[in-house]
Amino acid sequence: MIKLYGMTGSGNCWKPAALLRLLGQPFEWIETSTLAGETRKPEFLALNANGRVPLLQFDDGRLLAESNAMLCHFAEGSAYLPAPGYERSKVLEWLFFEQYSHEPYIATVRFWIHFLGKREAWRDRIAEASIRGRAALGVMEQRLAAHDFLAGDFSIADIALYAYTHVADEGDFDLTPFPAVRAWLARCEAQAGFVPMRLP
Ligand SMILES: N[C@@H](CCC(=O)N[C@@H](CS)C(=O)NCC(=O)O)C(=O)O
Repeated sequence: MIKLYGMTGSGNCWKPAALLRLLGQPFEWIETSTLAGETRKPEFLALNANGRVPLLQFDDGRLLAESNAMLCHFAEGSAYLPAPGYERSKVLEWLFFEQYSHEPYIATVRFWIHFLGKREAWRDRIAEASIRGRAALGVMEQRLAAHDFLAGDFSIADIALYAYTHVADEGDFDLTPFPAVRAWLARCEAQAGFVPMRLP
């Protein structure tokens, strides 16, 4: 059985779990708290020198880190990832966007406010990062105003961006000015087999 080390409430950890559920592939969830420092213990660092979850371990012991690499791995050959070529590259474009322009601001501000309780103490850095987070939401809004999904049909691009967008309010991001994003969140949730974030 595939082992998935992850922390409940983490969007990055929810991504592979959600895809595995959509694909009907069983896995064992191993709760690993970053807040308790479990990803920085020697035994975890021996599995992932980067000290982060999610982390996958296959039956034969091979390891895979990085949530979007996991999405690509499991989506191969499924409806959630087009065949190699331009359509696939557009999916990858959104995965890289998520990791460089979205997650570092929206997920990070959520972590500071919701998990660390630093809304007041880190007001300045939150304000600065929030500008970039709103810019990322604006990019999504522009695309989704004219399309149902981020890249063609519902794909791992939507799973990756859903992860932290749907809990952006926990980082004080107001989605009211992004109606197309809100409608897209509902479309994602309407996908057959779509599981909520509060796994397992
Ligand atoms: N780029 C990585 C980011 C993973 C990441 O930042 N994980 C956080 C939890 S969401 C973590 O493990 N933090 C613990 C730490 O940095 O010590 C991915 O997408 O998997």
